[in-house]
Amino acid sequence: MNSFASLLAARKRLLFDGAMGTELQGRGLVAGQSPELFSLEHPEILEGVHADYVAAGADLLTTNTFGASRYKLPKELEPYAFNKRMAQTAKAAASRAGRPVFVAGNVGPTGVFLAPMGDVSFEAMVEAFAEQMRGLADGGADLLFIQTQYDIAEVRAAVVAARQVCRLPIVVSMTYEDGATLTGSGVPVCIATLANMGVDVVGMNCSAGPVEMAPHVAAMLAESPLPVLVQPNAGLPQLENGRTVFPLGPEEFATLTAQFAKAGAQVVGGCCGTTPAHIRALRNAVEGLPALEPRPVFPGVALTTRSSLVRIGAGFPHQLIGERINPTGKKALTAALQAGELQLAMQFAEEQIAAGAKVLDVNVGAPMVDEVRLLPELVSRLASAVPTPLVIDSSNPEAVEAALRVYPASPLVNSISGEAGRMARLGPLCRDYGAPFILLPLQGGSLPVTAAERIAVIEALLAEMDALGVPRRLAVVDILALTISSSEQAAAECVQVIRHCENVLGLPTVCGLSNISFGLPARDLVNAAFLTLATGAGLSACIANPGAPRVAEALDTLRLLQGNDEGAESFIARYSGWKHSGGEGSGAASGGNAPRTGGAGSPAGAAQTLDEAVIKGDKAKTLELTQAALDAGNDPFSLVNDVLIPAITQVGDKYERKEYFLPQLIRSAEAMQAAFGILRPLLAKDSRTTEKPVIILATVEGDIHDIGKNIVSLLMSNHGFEVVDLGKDVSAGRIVEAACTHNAKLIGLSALMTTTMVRMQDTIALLRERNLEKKVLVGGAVVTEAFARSIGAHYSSDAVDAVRLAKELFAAQ
Ligand code: THG
Repeated sequence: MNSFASLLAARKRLLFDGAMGTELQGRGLVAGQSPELFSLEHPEILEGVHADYVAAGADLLTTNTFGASRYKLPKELEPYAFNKRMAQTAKAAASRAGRPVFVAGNVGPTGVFLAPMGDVSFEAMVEAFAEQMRGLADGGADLLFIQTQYDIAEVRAAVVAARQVCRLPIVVSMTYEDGATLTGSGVPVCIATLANMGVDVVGMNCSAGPVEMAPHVAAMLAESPLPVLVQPNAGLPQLENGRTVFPLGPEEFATLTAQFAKAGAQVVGGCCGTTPAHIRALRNAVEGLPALEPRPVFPGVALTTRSSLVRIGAGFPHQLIGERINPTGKKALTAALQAGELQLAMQFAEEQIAAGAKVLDVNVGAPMVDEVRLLPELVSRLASAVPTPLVIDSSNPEAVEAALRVYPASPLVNSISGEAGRMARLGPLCRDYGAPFILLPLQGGSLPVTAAERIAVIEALLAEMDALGVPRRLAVVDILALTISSSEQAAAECVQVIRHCENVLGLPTVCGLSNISFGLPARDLVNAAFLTLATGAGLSACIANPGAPRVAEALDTLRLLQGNDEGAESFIARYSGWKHSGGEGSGAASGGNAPRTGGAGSPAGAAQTLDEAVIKGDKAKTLELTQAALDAGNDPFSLVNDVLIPAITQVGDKYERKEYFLPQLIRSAEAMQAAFGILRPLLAKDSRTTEKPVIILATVEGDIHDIGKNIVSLLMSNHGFEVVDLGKDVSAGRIVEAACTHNAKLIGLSALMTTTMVRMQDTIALLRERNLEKKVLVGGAVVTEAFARSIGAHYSSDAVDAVRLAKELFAAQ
């Protein structure tokens, strides 16, 4: 910490100097002449202005570099050298003060606009600021004073440049007219965006005098977690005899401006029209003011656009993040993105906002899409077209960085997992760009199933953030909702993670809502109930489809119940004519919905026969009846071929007809496995047992998800295949080697993520390279028939389909 920073931290009040341009004019600069050239020609005059402000009692001197970026400086001047020279001049005056006086390296707006509003790229803007700031830092500036700024996007470029160049404290002051900057950012948006970037002081200067500024200063003091600076003009300029004059004299200016200091502004000073006399009066007026109170801090994270702010965290309404700009499961969107077409994504944005989404997730990850190019393009288009903050959702760090550059304010980065290197790559970027991010508790080779495992990963990530200087205030935790149909504790574990994050870590939480209901019927119902349950435990936001009716209803109702719908106004407006979906006053049972008792499609009552036991998924009964059948002298071979396989085939049929869902499929398959446990030793001795067809199964390298593959494995073995299950995160080399060792003609590959499904190609390439005639069957959540065909593989949509296809492929041998 340098000494300016430590005075800030000690809540010491500090006084800035006053205007430079008007002072130079009073000392010989003629209107229209370049103040930069003038000050080089007359260094003694510039030194005199600085000295006068020191004598007036200023703690901070502003360098004469307001227009000294390459976009504004006269062509004959070199920006680095000029800025350095000006900083040195101010430093010399400061060092003669006989008390601590700091040099504020002055950085004004460039006067050009960033793309797409203007034609300057983010990179060019950063480079221009960096060049100026390098000069200021090398000339001895104690802090950077990025001031009179009117575009929050430009300020981001300035802050990113500052961080590249030096470690000096950063003060950012925006200029507002009627409470909004030229490009439409209000005080809360600017404060939240700047606080996310971790600048040291936020402020307001120029454009108005203290009277006009007062209400906006009050808003700033109410919002800002950071020290506040205020530098008013000496009133609103007036024209007198063809000359601009500022109406407020030193005493009047000082009295009004000292009110801001009293109300909590830590740093005050003067802008246009103020003189050393104004600063001397202000020094006297702020003398003996009571100590500063700590600044207010809002819980949770703030996401912004140029003109809107959404807070996510305890005490704020649960926010729905629209999930639909994501090619997963959407053929048309995938095709459009592959063709570089953004119109459909733009349409999804509009629809989701109309349906109530307050934030939009943006994911363009699909095979044959260049995310590094397409993600920033779409993010940029959306940022200028929609009013909601965006979530940058990509597993590719380059794409995330490119999107961060084109986004004008604070987006949410989705996500930083415990995967090696990911925090080191993305954490510092999020810190410098002021982007909150989602922490994803995934690490190493296994899915953290219990709350304790997830919390351990989160805590390791937080420790890594601390070591990298990435602030915890930017983190939102993904609670990692897993599918309830594969683990009954999935929701309960989530609740524990939410509580721990809120009560122990003080972090807001988010989740991909629909994960919970995977494989079930009536997913919207399950999602809505889970949303209510999790929000009750403290979940701050979910990534979901806002068009799903039950989820939308649950959100509206939650808003009412959590005290975020004053007078129940929105609720009444939307639901006053509401009728129960089963008909008014009727319960679900009489309304045509499925009865609440008994699973859909499962025969009521206890299973009486072995095939019924398998179909019902009753493991104990299956075991009991299998043993009984053997005891009664039944042939084990025909028990398998005539009872068990037809039973599991029926289960498969029910699954395909959507009469059965994943949980029933798994239960039945497990019941059948249990029966096999008894039958296998007997079958082995049977002379009719022929060699079983061998299939190799694996989840590809880099992917640690194996629920889907395990189900395929279970079902395949139930259907008489010899399954060699290699597990998850398996390299192509190991897969091919196993296929050779076991003489398998068929290889089944699984991948859950768009990022890992491309690794399926590795195995196929290796088979071709070694000239091996083996068939490859692929599947997984995001794998499509078209993708499978494009890599020369066979595709199955689910486990039942995989069995059917495997039988076909072997029959065709
Ligand atoms: N955590 C975090 N980020 C995430 C997820 C998460 N991002 C991606 C995902 N999970 C959330 N987004 C989606 C997007 C689409 C679908 C599910 C989750 C989806 N789409 C439908 C399908 O596949 O059938 C298509 C439905 C439609 O047309 O809208 O399921 O957990 N941090």
